[in-house]
Amino acid sequence: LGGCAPRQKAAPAKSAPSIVIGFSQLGQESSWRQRNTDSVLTAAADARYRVLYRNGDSSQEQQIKQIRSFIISRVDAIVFAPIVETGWTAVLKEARAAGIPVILDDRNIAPAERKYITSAVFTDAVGEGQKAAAFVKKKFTNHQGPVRMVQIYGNKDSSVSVGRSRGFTEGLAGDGRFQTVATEYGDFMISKGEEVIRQLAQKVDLHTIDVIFSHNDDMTLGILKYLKTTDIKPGKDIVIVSIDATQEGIDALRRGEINADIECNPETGPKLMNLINLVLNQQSFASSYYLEDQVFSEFDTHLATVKRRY
Ligand code: GZL
Repeated sequence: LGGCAPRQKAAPAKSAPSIVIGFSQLGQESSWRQRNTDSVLTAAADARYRVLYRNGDSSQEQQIKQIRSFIISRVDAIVFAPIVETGWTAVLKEARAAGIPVILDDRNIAPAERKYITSAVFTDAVGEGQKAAAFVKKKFTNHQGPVRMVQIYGNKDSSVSVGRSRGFTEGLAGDGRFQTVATEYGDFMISKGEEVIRQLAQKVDLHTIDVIFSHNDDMTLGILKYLKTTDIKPGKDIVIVSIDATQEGIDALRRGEINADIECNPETGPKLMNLINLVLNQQSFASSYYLEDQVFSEFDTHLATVKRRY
């Protein structure tokens, strides 16, 4: 691989069916991820692009193999959602040598490796963490004394786990009351969320915990499942802040089992396809595009009417 002759293809028509996109999705770990996959595939179909969809099964090794197969297939563009932030340089250099633009979906990679990336469409993970912190500060405005917190991250070394925890820490900086007493990794999955909180409860008395910040709704559902086997009332004895704002997350918020749900918008498909159109037609484009996120919390009065698409 590598050293492929630079592509001499003429500039393709805007959205001719001849355009082929290689799409390496990081996995199928959560309902959010499924919605993101559907958003990309639906938008590609609307743009009349053909997509080679591959499920990375939460494995960087699989994703790298998939990207290499796209290069061999000489696709017109590659889209991938990187499971972790680093370790992509070699395969990205091969795509660059083959003259194939590579666009990030949903997640970022380390700054040192971004130079091989054409552009990206994602949400602001740091901002999501800051929004979670803003809710916690508001919730504990009149609280005297320490606020003991547990954080349940998603995929270790992923840009969203790094970003969300950074934003949460930044948002609470300067207020010595807030202390994170334990952090665990639940890989954004329901089953792992339940497993890690059950294991943590063997080490930490959860009756002494004031806040659980869970980095996605699927892990939160697993946490709720475990807490319901204890005498702890989620949303009352422990404040629970979650991210994604899936329908099931909003339903738990309505039931008072969680206290806030920060949206992470999965609908990257339309912006991705518009970006690919710009890239393939040699038009100007930005280095990154961000989707907006809103906050849902117990302080909202309109929760009863909130309908989510995933
Ligand atoms: C966030 C995305 C995360 C979601 C999880 O941008 O990468 O991965 O928050 C998903 O639900 O598994």
